[in-house]
Amino acid sequence: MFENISLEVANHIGVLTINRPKQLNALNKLTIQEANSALKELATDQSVGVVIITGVGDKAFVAGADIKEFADFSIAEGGALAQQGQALLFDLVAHFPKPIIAAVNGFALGGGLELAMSAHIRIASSNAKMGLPEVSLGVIPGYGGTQRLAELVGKGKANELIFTAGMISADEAYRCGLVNSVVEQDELMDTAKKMASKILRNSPMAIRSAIKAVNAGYTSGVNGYEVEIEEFAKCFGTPEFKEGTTAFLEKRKANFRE
Ligand code: DAK
Repeated sequence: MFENISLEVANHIGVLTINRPKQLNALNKLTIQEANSALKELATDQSVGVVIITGVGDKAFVAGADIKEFADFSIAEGGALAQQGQALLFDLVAHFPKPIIAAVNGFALGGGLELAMSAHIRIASSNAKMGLPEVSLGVIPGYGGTQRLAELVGKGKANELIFTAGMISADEAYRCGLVNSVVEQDELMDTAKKMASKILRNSPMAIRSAIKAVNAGYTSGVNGYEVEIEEFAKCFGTPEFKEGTTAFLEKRKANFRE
């Protein structure tokens, strides 16, 4: 059904794998469109509670936007595509109603790191290398990288990484807060799935509200505290709140997924 991605759902976890190994999983237009369709499917699939995004193979998560594709863009095409791409994939990931974990299994460069940074959580394999090399190609990050890198690692470190176009190791990425944890490559998917299973024990509605509230604090013109209050209040009207509190009082585990 898809050419450049694959999608598997098992145990309430959707795994979306970017699958262009010959191009180190570089993102071209078709890949972005397919990832958009797959994510929309996963958003409405009631059996799915958490999504993991990764790249096929053991060399690359995503080595960037496809350089062959954007090499001859004009100013107008670049602007239009940045906007479309952000809406189709990167903002969709960032505001996805279910947690998205990026399992960064190798190079995550340019658009690839931007994809990982759009996810809610990042786990990297120890061989992963990350960076935003756009200025070495005469452009700047166009899929939210200038904003999200500064949010995650602070402005000074983000400036250093962007201006030098350098790559950092998984350990350095961990030290500066770019990834949540680092594990050996053969443990990466298991680690991501274990984290997903932990998340799956909790209320999907409350998690959805938490995603909205956390994101609100990073959205210009939106007051995160106000959004938190609104989302907090909404929780009291949900059956999941009833189940969570009743389960506690009855000294049993809450069951949010029946
Ligand atoms: N695009 C297209 N092909 C790529 C690619 C990419 N980003 N990265 C690698 N490949 C291809 C290589 O061309 C090579 O293909 P063949 O020559 O075999 O046909 C194959 O993958 C294997 O790569 P290498 O032979 O280079 O492998 P190495 O192990 O020697 O090196 C590397 C691995 C990851 C260090 C190297 O491949 C590399 O430096 N890749 C490029 C990294 C990079 O600069 N990425 C792009 C960053 S800029 C836009 C919005 C956003 C963006 C652009 C436009 N608009 C809205 C318009 C974002 C731009 C970026 O992401």
